[in-house]
Amino acid sequence: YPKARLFSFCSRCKTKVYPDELPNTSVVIVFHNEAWSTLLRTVYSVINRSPRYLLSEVILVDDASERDFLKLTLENYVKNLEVPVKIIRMEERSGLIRARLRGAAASKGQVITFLDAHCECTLGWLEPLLARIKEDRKTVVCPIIDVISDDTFEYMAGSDMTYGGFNWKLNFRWYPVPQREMDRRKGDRTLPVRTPTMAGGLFSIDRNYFEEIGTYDAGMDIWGGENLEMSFRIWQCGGSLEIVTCSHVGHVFRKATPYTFPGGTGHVINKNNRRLAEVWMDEFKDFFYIISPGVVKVDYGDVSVRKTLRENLKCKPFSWYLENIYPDSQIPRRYYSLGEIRNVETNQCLDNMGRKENEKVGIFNCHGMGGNQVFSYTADKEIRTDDLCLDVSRLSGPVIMLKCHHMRGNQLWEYDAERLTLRHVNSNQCLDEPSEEDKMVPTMQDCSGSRSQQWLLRNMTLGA
Ligand code: LR7
Ligand code: MN
Repeated sequence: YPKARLFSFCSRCKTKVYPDELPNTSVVIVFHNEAWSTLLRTVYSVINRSPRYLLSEVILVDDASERDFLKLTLENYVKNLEVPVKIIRMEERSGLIRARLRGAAASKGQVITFLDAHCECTLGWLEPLLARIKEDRKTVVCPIIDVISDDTFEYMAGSDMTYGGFNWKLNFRWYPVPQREMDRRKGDRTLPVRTPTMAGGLFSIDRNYFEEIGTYDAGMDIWGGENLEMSFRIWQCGGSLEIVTCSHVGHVFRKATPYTFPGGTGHVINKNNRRLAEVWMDEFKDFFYIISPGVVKVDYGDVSVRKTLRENLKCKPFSWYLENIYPDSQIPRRYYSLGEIRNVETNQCLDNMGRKENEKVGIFNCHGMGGNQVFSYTADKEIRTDDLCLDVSRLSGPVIMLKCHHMRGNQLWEYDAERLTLRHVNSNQCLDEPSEEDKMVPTMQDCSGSRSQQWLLRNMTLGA
């Protein structure tokens, strides 16, 4: 491997010293129809880049792959490797969550490290992870995830300036590490970043803690949701989740999956996300349900076992998580309204028409179905839908949907509950009905008290 690939990340990390006595780890890799080269690259990089005494074993869990070379050929191949590689076969396609549970149950190491089946560990990836767990066994740790191109296999260092979050649809997203977290680390970028969520595929956890905290929700199928489920659970139930910035592992980000989702992609992901929302998010699950119309109809099975777990572990409410762990979340901890914003004069509703950034907010007949007509007027006095806020930067408009910046400025609105006006504070103008020229977008006008400047902010419930 080219040297640059191994040592280019962070010069201050190179001089860090880790204890000799560290817990050892099993590495669990689950796969379904993975390519030979990427799977073997993952295994080789684990073996070649980990101190032998820290590596208990590698466990490959085959989630009922159909490709021939993943059967006997693979079995014979791994026999010759210098670290024990165990292959476990799922009897039927089970999804990555239940496959990981099987791998974890069969493992012996003091720590369990999970990796996707298309990764490349870099030199020195393991020691920083294990050292952090040795310091605090209730810390679950992720490396920085470097990007391997699925076209060229070029390797690009990931950023230590982003951490994990999620949006109203419960999609995992990377966001900039906020100032408060930079301050807490006093500018030392070699210290771990406390992250609200993890991407899900690459992390290490103390074996006993994995069991204490409730492993995974075995009712989740195929793919999706388990990463936020584990993130919320760790934080709400007294653990912590960190990105250890001195550990780097590459991951092939692929544009298409080599597998199917039995029952349909949407159905599987919605089911998993409902299990996540129902068990961990309390009343804040409304944000997910309102922005994703139809999701409330998806059957999510029985979650009573997971709710009992939450009670037994005496976990904190989701509001605590939003306040203490993720105050910069897209879901506001305090808000005045969540639902449609209806004009009194025209009886039409604000509509973000497909939620594109940098476009004018629209206005349309109210459909009462949530989705594009859902806005929240928050305690910070922003009008937001997911991560986009109503923003006005010029006198008399237009009103644009821009990424919420939490800096007040052009995104600060005053709702007068008696006059029903929405006054944009910076311009001191009021949100008004459309003009004759463009019937599809609201305007900004001097506040006049006319009916066209009156808006009803609704708290909508979608039968959840
Ligand atoms: O049915 C399946 N059975 C499996 O064994 C489906 C998948 N898998 C295996 C698959 O072969 C792979 O090894 O599970 C692993 C993860 O599947 P991917 O690589 O298709 O998932 P991903 O990388 O697109 O998705 C991310 O989110 C998932 C949510 O369920 C998992 O948590 C993945 O582990 C996770 N990957 C990462 O975190 C890598 C960094 C991505 C980012 C950001
Ligand atoms: Mn992956």
